[in-house]
Amino acid sequence: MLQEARAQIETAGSLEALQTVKTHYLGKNGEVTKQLKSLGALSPEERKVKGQEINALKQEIDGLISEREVALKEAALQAKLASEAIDITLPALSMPAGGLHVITRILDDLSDIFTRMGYNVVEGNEVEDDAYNFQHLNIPWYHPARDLWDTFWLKDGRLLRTHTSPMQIRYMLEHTAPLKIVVPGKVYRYEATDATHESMFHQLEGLVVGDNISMADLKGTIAELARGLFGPKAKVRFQPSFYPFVEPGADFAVWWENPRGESKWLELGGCGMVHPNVFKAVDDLREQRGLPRIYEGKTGFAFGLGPERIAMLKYGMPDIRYFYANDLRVLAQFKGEL
Ligand code: FA5
Repeated sequence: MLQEARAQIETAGSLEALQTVKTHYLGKNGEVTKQLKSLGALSPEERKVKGQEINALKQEIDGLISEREVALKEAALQAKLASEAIDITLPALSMPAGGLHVITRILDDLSDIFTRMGYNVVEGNEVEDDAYNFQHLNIPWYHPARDLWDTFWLKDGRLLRTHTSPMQIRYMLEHTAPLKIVVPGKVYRYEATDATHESMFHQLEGLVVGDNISMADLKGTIAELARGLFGPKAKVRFQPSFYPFVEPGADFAVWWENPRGESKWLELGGCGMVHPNVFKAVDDLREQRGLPRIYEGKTGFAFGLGPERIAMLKYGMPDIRYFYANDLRVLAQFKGEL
């Protein structure tokens, strides 16, 4: 019986099969148990001899079963570990990640270019007073140039700034010359939108004030900006223009060839030499605050440009409204390296 039992135990392929074998031999009605029960019919001498034999058999079978059980459990554990193993060479599931908006990146690039030229980057408020957005910039309430900037008015009489130029005044009020700043930020205009005009867009304002600052400095700075943005071959063009807070004033455009081989003049912004009335307005304000008049007699230049225009040319964006329509199909294209 032992050999038969040993064979069955060794071939039991699972813990369940092993249990069946165990019941068959050692269970209540198992083969070994039956033999033990039959001992009662034997004479005392025979019972002693036979009893020892059967108990030895029982222990032998029991031991074999325990050994097999340990082996089967170990095999089951190994199988489980193998099936649950993590394949670290599998590509990870991609998690949707956000990215900086393309206009934010362009403003960052612009700030970098000017920081390298020694400028400070400062920001202003989007809600402004008429005085700072217009009057101190040499645009009195009756001036027809106000029509250039259709304005969103707030109920309390303040407004959403129509350009970043108010920061020229605010900065000079609190700082002394010489100074070099750029002001990136949002501006708002109450105008009909089209492919190149939005009612909310961005500007980067620049202001340099010191002694003997000339138009040549302004042109050199804009040329440096164009090269920083578009590479060494970029060219700039200036055309006379009018802004009440500069004299003379100009618009500037950049000639650049994009990777698709398209090239054209891109009207980027306005600029000019700071108007003496602006310096006077700042000194008047300083005087009201008990500060010395320090700007009359100074010279400086200022410029303001639109980063959306840069992005449109650089990336072939056909319509400015795509930037702020929050369509992920558009925005996701700008997540990688620009
Ligand atoms: C100004 O806003 C002046 N403050 C710029 C300036 C600063 C001149 C300092 C002189 C000295 P203008 O309205 O032209 O100027 O706007 C400047 C730039 O903003 C434009 O060249 C254009 O690139 C961008 N821009 C103007 N209106 C819009 C609009 N509706 N949508 C998108 N970009 C616009």
